[in-house]
Amino acid sequence: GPTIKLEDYRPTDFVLHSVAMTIRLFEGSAEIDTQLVLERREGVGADTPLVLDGDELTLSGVTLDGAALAADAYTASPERLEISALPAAGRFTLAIGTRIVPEENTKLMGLYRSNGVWCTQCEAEGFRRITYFLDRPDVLAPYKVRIEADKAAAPILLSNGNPAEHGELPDDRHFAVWDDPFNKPSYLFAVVAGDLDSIHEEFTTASGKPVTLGIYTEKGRVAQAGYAMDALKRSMWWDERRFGREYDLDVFNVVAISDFNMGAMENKGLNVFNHKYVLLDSDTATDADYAGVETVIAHEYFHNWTGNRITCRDWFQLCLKEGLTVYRDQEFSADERSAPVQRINSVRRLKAHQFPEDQGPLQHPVRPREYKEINNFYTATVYDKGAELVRMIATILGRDDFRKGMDLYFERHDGDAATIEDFIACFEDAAGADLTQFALWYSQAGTPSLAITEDYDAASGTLTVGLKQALEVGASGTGGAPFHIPVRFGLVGSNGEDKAFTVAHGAEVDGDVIHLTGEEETVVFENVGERPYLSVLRDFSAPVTLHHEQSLSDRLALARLDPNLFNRWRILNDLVAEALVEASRKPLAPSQPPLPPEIVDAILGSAGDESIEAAYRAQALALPSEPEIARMLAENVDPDAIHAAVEAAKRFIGERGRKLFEAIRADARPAADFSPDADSAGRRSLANVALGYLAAASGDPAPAEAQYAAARNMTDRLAALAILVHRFPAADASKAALADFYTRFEDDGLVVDKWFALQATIPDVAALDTVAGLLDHPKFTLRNPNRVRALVGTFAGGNQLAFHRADGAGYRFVAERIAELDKLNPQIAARIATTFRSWRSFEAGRRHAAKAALENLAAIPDLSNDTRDIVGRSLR
Ligand code: HT7
Ligand code: ZN
Repeated sequence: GPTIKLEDYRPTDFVLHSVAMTIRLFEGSAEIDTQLVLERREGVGADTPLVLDGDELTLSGVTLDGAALAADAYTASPERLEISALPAAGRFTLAIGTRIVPEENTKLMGLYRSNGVWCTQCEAEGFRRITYFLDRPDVLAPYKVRIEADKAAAPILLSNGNPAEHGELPDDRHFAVWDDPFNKPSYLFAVVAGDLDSIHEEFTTASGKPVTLGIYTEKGRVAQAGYAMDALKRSMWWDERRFGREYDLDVFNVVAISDFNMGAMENKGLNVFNHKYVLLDSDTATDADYAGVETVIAHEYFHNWTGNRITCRDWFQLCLKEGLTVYRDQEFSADERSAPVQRINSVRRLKAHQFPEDQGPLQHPVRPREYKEINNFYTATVYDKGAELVRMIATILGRDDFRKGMDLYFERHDGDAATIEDFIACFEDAAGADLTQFALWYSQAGTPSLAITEDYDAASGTLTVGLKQALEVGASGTGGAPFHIPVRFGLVGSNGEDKAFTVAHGAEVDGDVIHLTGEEETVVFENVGERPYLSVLRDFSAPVTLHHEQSLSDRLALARLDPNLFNRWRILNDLVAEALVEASRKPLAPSQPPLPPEIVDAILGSAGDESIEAAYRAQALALPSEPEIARMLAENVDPDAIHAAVEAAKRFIGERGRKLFEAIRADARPAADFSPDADSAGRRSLANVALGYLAAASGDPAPAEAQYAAARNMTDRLAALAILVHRFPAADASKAALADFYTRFEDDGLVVDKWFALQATIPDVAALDTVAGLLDHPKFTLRNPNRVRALVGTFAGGNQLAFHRADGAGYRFVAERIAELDKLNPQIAARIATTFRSWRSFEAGRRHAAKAALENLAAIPDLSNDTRDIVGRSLR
């Protein structure tokens, strides 16, 4: 396919004023009539034709102001409708008829059927699979939509906006009309029709406007929607309090769909969700699932302002809505739950997904300059690094000026399709700041490194801090100019309090932030008294890889004393990661402990600190992931050596901390009634981490077996099952529990997904055979994205040992599945193909095998644009 470039942007030749659609749904087909009121843009020549986008469409008719078009006035193909001889000036109405087959739509883009329910997914370019259109985000219009369907098959008929009319039709059919008064781009269009259950609640906005909230599910599952409804109301309150944003329509509907390519979609007034992010109860969902539902409900709701009221001019600006909305949902979770734990989770996620992307062949700037397939740019870089950039703006400006900038953004751009430049200008204008250098973060890809040195002079009570940044030019070819890096810091005294200081000279220091803008700068802190412990990059104030030359004793002191809880965790986590990297490089001498004991004692100290919340203590115990160690090793990676190092470390921690872990477990008597609140979830999490260490140290499956049998919620049940199946795969107890789990939950697809995923992640090369066998399981299908992700995606992305098998069989297996899936759902196939992205960092044997698997994919003649793009860039 062609390469789309940011520099080629220009507005459409025709302006769209309104859209009216009639959608007639039948078994086996759908008829779409679309009326577009259009007008030639001023200055566009009368002979310029109108070119509309299509994708696999069949045109059934087209009229201009009610009259048929001459045969030579238009040309139609499945991909395009071009109309010439249109009025030179003034408005005209084009009526376009298309016919589609939702039942045959396996790509799940456009209008498709999921378990009998008709639903749509239009972002990014799905609307053109429904009708010919100017399918781009800068074409905004009000929509009026009439849906007609069989009453029994689809008693519920939903679209965007407010309900307008409904009524009966002949042949046991009926109709509903929806009116969306807000200008919107086509990617926010949605229709849902089916036999659905629902729950409703009333919400009154801060200014007194009543809103009816509805959540719709497949039959028999609405009892599992209560927590999502609660999360929705809390999101609405929070956006009013924190950002002054109120909801704007009379209704807000959420629909849970079982076949869905991504997590959810923020269609105006009608959010469509992967049912994984709506449906849950304590028997079938873990605490992590509850947190996921809360986050995704909030995220999609927050899009109503950051995405819908203000949308993107073009898809290069995707981070304008996604980075900003992730930042907003992270802030929501920090306020609803625990801020340091939330931040730890976000940073873990950033390092696990975004750092490898940014340090490999799929590297791209947060605002890309070109793409071949936009679906491949819904990435960790756009979303998670995009959120980090917004966070840095907030850090640089401070909370009040950041809010002023956001207020100005909403005021100035409401109703617009905006750009990153527009967004940044609001903060510059509201705060009187210059963000020119900061804006480089949007155009330069790669993770910069930040090296910190310190020099204390006792005689003068002066601490001199050196800061040096560097950026390697990577796959994206973007430059290596210095960034504006905000470094949040503190000078910690031996009493655990931040010390006062005066700044003599050097880099700009504003409160607790050093602004590094040059490649290399120093800051001299005076009057610091006795030597302080230097705590840098608090709250992970910039997405960099940190190299702080600091003694072990200072780091251990900070791990105990730092008033910034995030940094206590970060410092410990870095110490452990560095030790595991070393242990993975060369086998340990028999006498050598797998981790320095003083580091283990620091971890156990944090984990045992009852003055800190349990969720945080559990984080202190969670080791860096094996892919994270692989990323730090950067070259000649041997996953077996990493796994051996991590396993030895787990046993060592388990032995050294046995008393603590037993005490934690003894303390964690489950409450009579399950509550998903953060505090209860944190206590379950801590107890389950303790169980894992005890099992690692003792080699005894019995405690996990007992917990599985006694479990009264999915969190405790699944944690026990994972320990059994991953640590003792051959034990009878493990096999029995795995079989029991399946029989208990075989009718609940979301739990069956957990059962598949658990087996896909068994840390053993033999897991490949297990996964290959499960392809034939009656519950496995390539047509349901959640199921494919659970078995194949989890294997490729989460089984370091078996996917990266030395014999290359893991790579060949996944490449074959990608090739099969590509024929049905290219978007999911391409997503799974990204798991190859770090192939060059492995040792030679694996490297060659991975490359061969990628080259086999590239050689498939009819490979989709989606997968070809990922495979091609991975090989570059
Ligand atoms: N904005 C939504 C993106 C999305 C999507 C993109 C491509 C193909 C299918 C999709 N489903 C949802 C999700 C979000 O960020 O809120
Ligand atoms: Zn989003």
